[in-house]
Amino acid sequence: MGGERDFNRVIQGVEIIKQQLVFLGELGISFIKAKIECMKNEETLKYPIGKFSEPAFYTEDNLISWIGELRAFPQMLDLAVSNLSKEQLNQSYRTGGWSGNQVVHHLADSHMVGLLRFKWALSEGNAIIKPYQEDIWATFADYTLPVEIPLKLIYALHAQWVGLLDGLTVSDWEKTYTNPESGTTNSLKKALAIYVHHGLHHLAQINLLKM
Ligand code: NI
Repeated sequence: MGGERDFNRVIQGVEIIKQQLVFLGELGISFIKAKIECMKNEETLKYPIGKFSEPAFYTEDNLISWIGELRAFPQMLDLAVSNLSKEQLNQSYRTGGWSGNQVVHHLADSHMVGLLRFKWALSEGNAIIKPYQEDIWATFADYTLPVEIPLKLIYALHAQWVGLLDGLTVSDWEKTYTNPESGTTNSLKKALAIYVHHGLHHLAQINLLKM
């Protein structure tokens, strides 16, 4: 009898281990699934409007509409920022990302560089541009200045930029610049699409701070 009881215990023990293994397996799968979901969310947070994809064609209407977006951008950004508290602006829209303040400072820096790239392309023809380390720039002391300062800069900068673009001829839009690091050559019409997307990309990140 004792032998039979021991045998039943062993069988029960094996059953328990089997159940535990099944449970751990499911747990493992759900953990991996959760991790994938988390990564997908990270990607969504990092690129809330998606990565830039080049337009299939560039019509005059496209260019006019993109210039309009560049013109309207400072007000759109100002409105988004004015809806946030100082605490919200000090927060990041994702773990390890820049704060709202840093994003606004980055927009001023990036678009200042953008305007200069346009001027180099227009004056030199396939100009070799100067890449910069945006993550290092984001640690500089000027990035701690109140957000109103880069906002004012962006208002003036975009007005200047639009003033330049309004005067471009058809052949000017074909002029290019090359990034020596990536080896990419962009025409000014493509560069405009990239900078419009860039502004909206960061604006969407700032809007995420409200949520
Ligand atoms: Ni950027």
